[in-house]
Amino acid sequence: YNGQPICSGQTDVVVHLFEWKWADVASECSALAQLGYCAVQVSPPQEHAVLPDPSGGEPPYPWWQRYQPVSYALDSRSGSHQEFVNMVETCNDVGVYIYVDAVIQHMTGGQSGYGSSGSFYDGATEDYPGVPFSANDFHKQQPDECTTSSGDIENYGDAQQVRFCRLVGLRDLRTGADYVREKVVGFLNSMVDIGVAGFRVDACKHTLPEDLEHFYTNMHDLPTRWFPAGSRPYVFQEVIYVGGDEPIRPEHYTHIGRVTEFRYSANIGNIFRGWDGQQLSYLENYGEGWGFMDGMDAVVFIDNHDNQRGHGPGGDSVLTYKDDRLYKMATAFELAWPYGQPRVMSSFAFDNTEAGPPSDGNGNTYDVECFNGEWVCEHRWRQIENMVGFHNAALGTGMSHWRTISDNAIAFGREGRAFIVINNEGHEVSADFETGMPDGEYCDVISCDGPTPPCNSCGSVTVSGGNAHITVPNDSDPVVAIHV
Ligand code: LM2
Repeated sequence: YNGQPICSGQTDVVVHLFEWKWADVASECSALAQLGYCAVQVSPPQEHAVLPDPSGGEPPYPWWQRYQPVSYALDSRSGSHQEFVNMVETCNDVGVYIYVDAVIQHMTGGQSGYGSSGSFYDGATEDYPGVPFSANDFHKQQPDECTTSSGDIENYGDAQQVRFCRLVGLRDLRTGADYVREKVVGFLNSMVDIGVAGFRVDACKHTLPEDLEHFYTNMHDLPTRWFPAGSRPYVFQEVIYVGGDEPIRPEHYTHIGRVTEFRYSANIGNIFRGWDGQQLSYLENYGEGWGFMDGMDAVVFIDNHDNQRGHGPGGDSVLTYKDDRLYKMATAFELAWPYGQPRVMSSFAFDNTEAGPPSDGNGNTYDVECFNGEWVCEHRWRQIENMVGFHNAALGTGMSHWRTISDNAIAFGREGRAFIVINNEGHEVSADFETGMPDGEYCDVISCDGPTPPCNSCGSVTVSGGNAHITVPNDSDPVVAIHV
């Protein structure tokens, strides 16, 4: 395992097209290739629970029904097996790879019904004939497995519970058993063989690293139709940790794959909001200097599909598309700063935190139409999509030319490849900077279509002797960013 994301060309940026249908992802891939995205994280593709009437008063067909697997048939709210195959092939052909959100630690909650591909299931008796899994394939309330009286995880301070009891009632697979391992590996390989290049593995805190390692090492090599012989699937693991003395830490998983760095997301909201005594100047050592994991192990993000809607930790400080001005600033920082592999969130608009994607009354997801008020498409906002080009131009270089202009106005460069100024002061900032950039004229990619002059009716920066005078207004986009 070498931690290298599978990408084509000079990029490593992932976009999460949350709840997009496969046909829409396929249509988006050529634009993503142009913009320099490496890969798409797609929603869980396996057969899932269908919940027209969830208990607890939630809206019909909540987004999280897809985190309740019923079988490993690739037939979901996003589309059929054939549509999934078409997406993977179309995207691979243009060099944008598919990273699948793999839900492999559990099956459904305790209800029964029929899944998105028509398979019957009964959570109460742990019967999943579509796989098939039955009661013996799940952790039990017994001394060497789950020891809570409810059967659920009650105390995150007890590692045994976290690994062997149920996460919010979700039927907990016995991932140490040979048969379960064979089925999970078979599921992963069914996607690798189609051409899926990587996985975001769900809920890793709840599975022993040795079980995950078994899954990963038994995956096939990527198909030579698109990848060099011997290429291994890329893995990044969701291990939620924002501090405190939980016994299970991200560091327990970094020897087998990358890990999502939730402290990055949790803290950056406070910094840009100025809450909790935070300010932009503190970003100077954002990463290992803040006690986060090694950047080569980390996947970073401003928000994810859980914490943007109050699921999981992070709380009110998490920035989302709803705070668009701060969100663009924070995302510009994320894509400019050399720490971790960046992921960009692409959301559907929501008021209700449980509501599923834009869909008809039967839970059929609508086609994506960016910026129609329902599909937010942050990844296509000019200020965000152009920062992918900045990120890629600077890839492999370190941070340079740091400048604290004032508590909430900062600038830094990338060793002559790029330079950015971020102004969260609430008033215009104007100063002379040592940028380290080659002399010439650059278009500001926050306000312009691209980096190359002429910069028609948008911002430009002239570098002379490595220096530039840059003014950042206090408007809706108080960032100036240039790159070679
Ligand atoms: C994850 N990462 O570790 C996902 O990122 C997160 O979105 C998933 O939770 C979770 N793990 C399990 O895959 C979501 C959602 C939960 C929801 C579950 C299962 O955040 O609220 O739980 O998916 O659909 C729901 C109900 C919950 C109920 C449970 C089982 O909200 O009240 O618990 O189903 O019926 C009794």
